[in-house]
Amino acid sequence: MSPVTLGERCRADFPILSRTVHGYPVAYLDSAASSQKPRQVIEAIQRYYERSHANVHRSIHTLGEEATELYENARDAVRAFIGARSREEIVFTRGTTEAINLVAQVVGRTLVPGDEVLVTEMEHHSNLIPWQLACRDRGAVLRAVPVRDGCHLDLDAFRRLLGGRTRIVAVTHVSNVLGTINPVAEMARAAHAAGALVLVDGAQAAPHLALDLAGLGADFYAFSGHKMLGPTGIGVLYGRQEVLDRLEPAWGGGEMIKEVWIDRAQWNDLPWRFEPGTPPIAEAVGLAAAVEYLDTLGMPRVTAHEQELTRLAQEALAALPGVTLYGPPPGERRGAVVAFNVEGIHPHDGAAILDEAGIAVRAGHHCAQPLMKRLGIVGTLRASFCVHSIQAEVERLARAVSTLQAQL
Ligand code: 7TS
Repeated sequence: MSPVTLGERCRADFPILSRTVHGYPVAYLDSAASSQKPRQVIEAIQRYYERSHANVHRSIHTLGEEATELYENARDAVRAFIGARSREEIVFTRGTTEAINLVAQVVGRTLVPGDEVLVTEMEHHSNLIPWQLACRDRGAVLRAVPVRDGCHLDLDAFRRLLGGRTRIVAVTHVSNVLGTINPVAEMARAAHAAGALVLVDGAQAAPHLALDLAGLGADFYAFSGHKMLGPTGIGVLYGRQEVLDRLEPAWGGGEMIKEVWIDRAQWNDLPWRFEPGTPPIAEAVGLAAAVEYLDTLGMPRVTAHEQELTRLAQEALAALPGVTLYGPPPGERRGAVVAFNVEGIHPHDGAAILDEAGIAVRAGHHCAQPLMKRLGIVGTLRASFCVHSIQAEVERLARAVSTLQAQL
């Protein structure tokens, strides 16, 4: 199957794509913010609530056992999907943001004044603010790897910034603005050689790239279900077992303990030590269905399809007068986002006009203000692609963008 027809084949699975916006069939080009859901995911959640719902890990009754089995099976499905070694390494969270905050809390507690945390200039605020808080609380120093040539990390600067005081490197796998795919395996090797831990923000990678976390070498890897065809309210923190094993829990509550006295407690085994309280059960069931859907398509095919559409969009937009594109040039392997500006048009105005034509794109700083500052802009428009995206939508986008200047 040619990559472009993958989108045509998938479309019927996404009920929302049959609706119209302002009289036009919706062209949903905002999957990087949150993806739409295939019927298979919606139905799995509905089936769960109609047939198997109860609380997990505590009930002897049949429904409780079924819910527990579905929840734990979802963990196994995620483990296999991302190539982790064991189910102990898969912690369910509410999303990428919570996963990163969890690590920032537990690793943050181990920081002492003068320790360093290394992030990059292209991080989403989710992978920046938790580290600002941790550093502020512990007297640690936050440093950032600069972005050079508008879209790549300066790896020489990275090596210079890595030092004996660096405790953790927190870097995004794929930039949500530029689409740059960072060399995270290489960065993890360098960070480990310097004695630092590595957290990779995989929010924009897990939906689009085949992952092999055992091979990648990161200590932590965070991503969100809702960006990869799954429901909102669930995400994953992968943690290398040897590392998770020696960490204290982030938060306390039910289910994360083995035995409790009034003044102390014995922690539960992995991964439950990091999952206090009633977890997102239906959401885990939905995420398992999303992972199964992506697996059936095959991640290499998903990647090829999305990269082809990304290239088509880059070429179509670059051909228009007054359009500036951000990120690596066409042909370089990159994520499924295309950020751009149109001369004289504020991104918010541009997005509002595109919406009138039924085209949904994101506009603004994309929660990456330090990157915007580095690029010297207030924001961008951004189109992003998914399994159901098709060439006709790219062409509609380019046509609509070509009329923007005339409409203001
Ligand atoms: N990290 C990256 C790289 C992201 O792109 C996002 C969300 C997050 C973390 C946070 O994920 P959450 O699910 O916990 O909210 N990015 C975007 C975006 O690009 N547009 O809207 C949300």
